[in-house]
Amino acid sequence: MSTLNMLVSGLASGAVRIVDLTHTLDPDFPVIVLPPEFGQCARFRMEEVSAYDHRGPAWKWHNISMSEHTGTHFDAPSHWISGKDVPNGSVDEIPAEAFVGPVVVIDCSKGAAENDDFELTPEIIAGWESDHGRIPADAWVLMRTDWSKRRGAEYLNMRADGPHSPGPTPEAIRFLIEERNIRGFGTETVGTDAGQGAHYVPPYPAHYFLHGAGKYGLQCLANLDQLPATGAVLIAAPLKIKNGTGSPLRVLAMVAE
Ligand code: 23J
Ligand code: MN
Repeated sequence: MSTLNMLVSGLASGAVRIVDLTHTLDPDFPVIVLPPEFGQCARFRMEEVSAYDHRGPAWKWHNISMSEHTGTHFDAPSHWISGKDVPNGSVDEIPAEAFVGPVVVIDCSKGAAENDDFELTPEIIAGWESDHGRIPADAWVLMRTDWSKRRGAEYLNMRADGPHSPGPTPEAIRFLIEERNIRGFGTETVGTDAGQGAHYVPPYPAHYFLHGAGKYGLQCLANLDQLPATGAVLIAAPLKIKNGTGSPLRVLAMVAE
């Protein structure tokens, strides 16, 4: 059997399962809130154009608007100043091969349940590799925190001194890029960086180092608890927005049972 025939029969038999890692686009879903001196991310909006009525007797449709960085979304290299000169750094220029590939999941859910500012460190990555083997080159690395199960104000977890949510240290993200040459890094929180990521050196190290190295980000992922640590295949294809720095998208994983 050809490779694709095997995939198709696996999908038909249930031997290959599709897991949806996407939140529903909804005006109530939180967006990142930056300090007030900066421009802000727009929430998802939807207006009815017609609903089988005098505005269109046989059809229903909506006009929608949002930020490139609203809901479950992809970050391109051009999103960050460090990546502004990366070749093919906007969503419309990234080669399509980058949108399908291997994915590993580092389970930080226990630590994140105990500490809102939980940090993914090189030591945690080393422990994961001793259990699961070396992170393969050109893989997506997803940080599971179960943050996607939070609702309302708990999701951004804003306090007087800003948001508190887990994320990687600068050392961890540099290790993944420099020593493992990953394709990208994804999280269940509103950013690839920790809520308090502005206080690292450099500020927002995941954005700074990933995009400077031509790597990608995924944010606001869901259902990471349904993925194996290794062996799944991720499908994450952003909208083809001219000069777009990111895009909401449907993120799917193929998992062999
Ligand atoms: C702009 C500034 C800081 C951050 C972000 C955007 C994001 O997290 C994003 O959605 O890319 S941290
Ligand atoms: Mn983003």
